[in-house]
Amino acid sequence: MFRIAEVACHHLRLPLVTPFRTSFGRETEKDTVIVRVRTDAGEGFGEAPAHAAPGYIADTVETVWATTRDWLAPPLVGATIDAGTDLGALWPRVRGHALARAGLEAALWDIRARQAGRPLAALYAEPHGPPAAAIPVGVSVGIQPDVGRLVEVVRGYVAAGYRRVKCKIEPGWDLEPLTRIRRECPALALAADANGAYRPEDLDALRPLDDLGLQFLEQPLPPDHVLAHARWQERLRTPICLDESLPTLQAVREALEAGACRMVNLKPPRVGGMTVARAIRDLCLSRGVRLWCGGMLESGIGRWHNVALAAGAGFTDPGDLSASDRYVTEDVTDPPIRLRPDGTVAVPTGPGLGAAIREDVLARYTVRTLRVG
Ligand code: OSB
Ligand code: MG
Repeated sequence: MFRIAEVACHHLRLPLVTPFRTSFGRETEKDTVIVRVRTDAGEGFGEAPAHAAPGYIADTVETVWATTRDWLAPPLVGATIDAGTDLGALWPRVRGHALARAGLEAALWDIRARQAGRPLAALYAEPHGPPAAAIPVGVSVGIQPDVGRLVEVVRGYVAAGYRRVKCKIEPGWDLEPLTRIRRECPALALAADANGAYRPEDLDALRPLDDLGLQFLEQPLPPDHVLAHARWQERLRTPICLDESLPTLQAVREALEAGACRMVNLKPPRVGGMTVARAIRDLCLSRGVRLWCGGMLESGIGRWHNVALAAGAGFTDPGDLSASDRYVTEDVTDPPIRLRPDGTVAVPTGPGLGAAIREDVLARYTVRTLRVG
């Protein structure tokens, strides 16, 4: 049990070690919002990994800021959270705003875990067995200036140990780069992510991709094209994995029912937090659906939460849970996320997040701070 004294948000702007280009844009810096909740039992941290622009999801740093300030934080200040509080039902009258909810909910999970003296991974794994000690991870590779550069970048990640490489694609950057990578790395677990850049009529042009033995083709069509994804899945051997099309538990149910995908990319922020994420995990587990944990270029805070979730039952494939040094030169947690040579990340065993917050790094990249309480 704890009582909330203050909700603070830190808007961070983290320089990326290498620009990240997708079909929805190019980023050289990652904006994000770190949520800090202060209570009479200590503080906890979560992250709303919004981008500056609404290219991937409608939420932005600005909408997270305003929603947290005006709607999410005020009712929590002074509130008491106990073991029976459903952290997924704190704002029954707020629709949408998944990232803002997720950031605040994650901070409350962190406090709950710290107070219980248990790692987040143990809480998130319930009601299934204990979490794994380490998880296999992959890496998501942005669109490169040319195929030669892509080969170099992919080889570097393979040498580092990453268990799966997902290449961003878009019309004009698809068959040629993927075919080349397949030729250079025949045994590599390879995948592609289009972030909704194709149209239903593009299927025939993309069909040769079906001979590359990809782990999955992620979100080829725009988010609302559930039935067109089902038609593509009927005609492709490559499993379709959905991302943007799955903002809620119900959306996952309906996509599976429609046959729109054979795999699920689960991002806790995209679905509004860990409570919904765990329900989606349970659904995939009960249906035997391949599941993995995606990312949104989070800082160490958001990614340690994701690592904790992915350590539980149900996660069948490597996540987009790459090492901190793949994104930034210094991360906001100590330790940062480190890739072991076998392509795994060790799951923290300390209470809560299991990593300390680097207040110096946090302060260095903070653009502005919001306090409610
Ligand atoms: O589509 O999975 C995506 C990053 C930001 C927004 C959307 C996506 C991504 C990635 C990188 O692919 C995932 C990561 O390394 O965090
Ligand atoms: Mg994606």
